[in-house]
Amino acid sequence: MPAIVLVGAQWGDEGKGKATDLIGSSVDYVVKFNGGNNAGHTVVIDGETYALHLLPSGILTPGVTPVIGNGVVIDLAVLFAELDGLDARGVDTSKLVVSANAHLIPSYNRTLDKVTERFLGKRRIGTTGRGIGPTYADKMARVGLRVQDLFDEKILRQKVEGALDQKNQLLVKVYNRRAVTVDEVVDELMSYADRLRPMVTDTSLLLADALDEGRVVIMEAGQATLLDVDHGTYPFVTSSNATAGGACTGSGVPPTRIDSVIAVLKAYTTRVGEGPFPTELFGDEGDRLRKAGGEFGTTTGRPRRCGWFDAVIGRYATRINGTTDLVLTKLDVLTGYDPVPVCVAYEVDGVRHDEMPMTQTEFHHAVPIFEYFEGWDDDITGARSMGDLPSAARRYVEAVQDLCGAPVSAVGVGPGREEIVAVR
Ligand code: 2SA
Ligand code: GDP
Ligand code: MG
Repeated sequence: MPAIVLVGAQWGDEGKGKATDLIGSSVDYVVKFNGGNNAGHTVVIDGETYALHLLPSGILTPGVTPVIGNGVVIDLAVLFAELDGLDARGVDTSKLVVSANAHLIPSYNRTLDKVTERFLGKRRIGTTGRGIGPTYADKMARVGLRVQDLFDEKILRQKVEGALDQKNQLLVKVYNRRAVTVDEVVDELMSYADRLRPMVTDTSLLLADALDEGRVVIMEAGQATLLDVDHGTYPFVTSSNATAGGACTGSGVPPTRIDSVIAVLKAYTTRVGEGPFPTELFGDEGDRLRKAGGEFGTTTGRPRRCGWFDAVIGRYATRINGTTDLVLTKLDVLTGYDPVPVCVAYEVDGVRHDEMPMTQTEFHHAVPIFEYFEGWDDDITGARSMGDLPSAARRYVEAVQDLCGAPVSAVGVGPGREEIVAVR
């Protein structure tokens, strides 16, 4: 039975949390397969706002088993703080399961993330400072620490010793910081071991069995297509695979079991951190969209950069993810704009590009070619079917669908769980 992948189509914060929550009542497992507490997913239920970072959005739906997959990097202090915060609000978190193969974010990687950014100065990435990049680098360099290492202290100690041989060189010699001791790292990590133990399991086996039994599994990406380390705007990306392919490697669910891929797309574009952004608006125009959309980072509070909808990116996301359905969010934010510009192609050094240019240099030089769509003034937050939308808003949805090459199955018209237009 179905395994569904849900990804972000742009640079993140498209409303993936809300989209997962919407589907939540009809799924059994929600799996986070990449990233860590760099993510910020906001879900609004009955006027109550929940901001999730490390935990899958499905944790808010009674009956759903939330899964932290092997592709995730875990900051244990954040994991337990987030669980305690939800417990205090009456959310049942007891079903959470965590992969034994997921990697841990040790404190020295948080330090390294922040000092590296400072050191890079103008060349910085604009990371969230949560230690994500250094932890994935350790994973690939095979000096990472995994959840299962907490259950063999001798092995954990050996691994920490090996990692610190390298890390302390960097911390002390390059960044002029103090050396970290093996004891402090091991003691901190081990302080969580007993509480974590009952949650840990072979999550790929759990999901295989669940799919065999006909259960519905949704795999929810953190970050988004253009932040993917392979398919995004490298080096201005996160350090994991946030596209649909990452759902397989990050969860152990094979490609042959995936039935559909939902890509969540905002009716305009935002980006946090550094890097190219062809349709970006500056000054008052950027401020107006930021204010209308409430575009501030869910994790760091940073103002998000804002710009018009970019259909070249939408088409690219459809292709890279094999999108079967689009969820278009925040259409309500465009109310009052007339006309509404949409980037349909780029001009790069005098040449038209309908697809993402091959090189980052070209993408940095891309100048949007806009088409202008008629706007609408009516409040659309109460719309629940396409027929409730003004004709201009309907045409905008249809244009997104045509330009991106995948059907739109739902349209967000407000942050609330119920503020959604079902298209089909
Ligand atoms: P990192 O920390 O190594 O993953 O940063 C690398 C780049 O990835 C971007 N990134 C994000 N972009 C949008 N939203 C994210 N989550 C939070 C949110 C962000 C926040 O939901 O608002 O609160 O600031 C997220 N996480 C990582 C990041 O900006 C870098 O460009
Ligand atoms: P995610 O990282 O993709 O889960 O998205 P975030 O939660 O970081 O950012 C999306 C923001 O938009 C959140 O504050 C949501 O509550 C809000 N949101 C989601 N869908 C809609 C919508 O259709 N309309 C409006 N106005 N807000 C929305
Ligand atoms: Mg977010």
